[in-house]
Amino acid sequence: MLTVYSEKHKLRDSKAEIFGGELVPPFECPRRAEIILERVKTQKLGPIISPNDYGLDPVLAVHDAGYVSFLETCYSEWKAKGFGGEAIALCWPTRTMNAPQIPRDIEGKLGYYALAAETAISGGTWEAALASKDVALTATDHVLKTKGAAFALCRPPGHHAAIDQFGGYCFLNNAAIAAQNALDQGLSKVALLDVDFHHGNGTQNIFYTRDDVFFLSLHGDPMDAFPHFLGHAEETGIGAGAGLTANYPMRPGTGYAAWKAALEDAIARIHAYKPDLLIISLGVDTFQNDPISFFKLTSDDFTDYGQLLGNMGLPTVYVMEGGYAVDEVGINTINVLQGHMAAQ
Ligand code: OKP
Ligand code: ZN
Repeated sequence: MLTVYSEKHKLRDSKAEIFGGELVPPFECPRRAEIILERVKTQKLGPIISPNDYGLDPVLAVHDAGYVSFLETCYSEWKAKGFGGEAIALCWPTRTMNAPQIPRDIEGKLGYYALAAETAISGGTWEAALASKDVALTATDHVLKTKGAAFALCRPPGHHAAIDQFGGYCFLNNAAIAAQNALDQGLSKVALLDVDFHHGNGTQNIFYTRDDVFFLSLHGDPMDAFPHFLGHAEETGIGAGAGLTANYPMRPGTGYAAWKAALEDAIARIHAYKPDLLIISLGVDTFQNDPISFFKLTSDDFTDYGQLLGNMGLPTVYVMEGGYAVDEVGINTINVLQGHMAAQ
């Protein structure tokens, strides 16, 4: 299986994350991608290529233009205000405030465009985010050409990034950008299955009213887990998109048997939709030792479900999302891909 990887992920190297009321080194760190790349090499998964530059057009096909220019200039505006640290949102247009105008001031803009405070914007974040969407786009074009499968080793991740909001370590929604680009090249239906531990609120936001992308997500119940305010089973899409969002929230302690049953239900629904392309938002933070999650999958379970995904027989793009047990993030990720390859 082809892997697409960019060294530019290293430019996303923020110093701080707000966690438990403390500033800690970010869970979403450069070493994650290095460990995954190393495992791709030692397991001889296949060739590794660098991405092509697709520019901003595919980004603007899913994200708001004001949001995109905010991301581009956020850190320089923050520094221009005289701040020495990284850009962190601290004040939001909350339920007791009216539909806001977008403030001029960078602290106001951060609150407007952020959906959570843990994620700091630092120098290099924008360049890394741009390279990450190029990784997803390059892998997707390869799959469209070969009808096979490819691995987009994206970093930073993307599935929490909404039409005009960043957070949960995500800035540009790599998987959504890739899905939209495939549709713009003539595909009529894409299934986007999110197996990351966290609900893909950004992807759901982007496609909620549409019938050309079927979004399905298996995740920690938002009653118990980030992103807290989206991902309930009752959210099934609206308008043309009615019935084309499927959420499988699961309780703390969920193990592989229950998780696999949800996956099998999702797979049956994807088959019924008959998509031209399958995009997997691949987070391995469902692992039992993940430091910020609460599912109980073992490393072997990743191989097993990779095989179920491969058995679907669809052109498939794997887009890297989360996974924070850094020592095992390579093993678990590549287990899914090797499971997929063993299926054909
Ligand atoms: C990004 B991805 C836990 C707080 C979690 C953010 C998690 C972002 C996950 N107490 N905060 O979906 O892996
Ligand atoms: Zn996650």
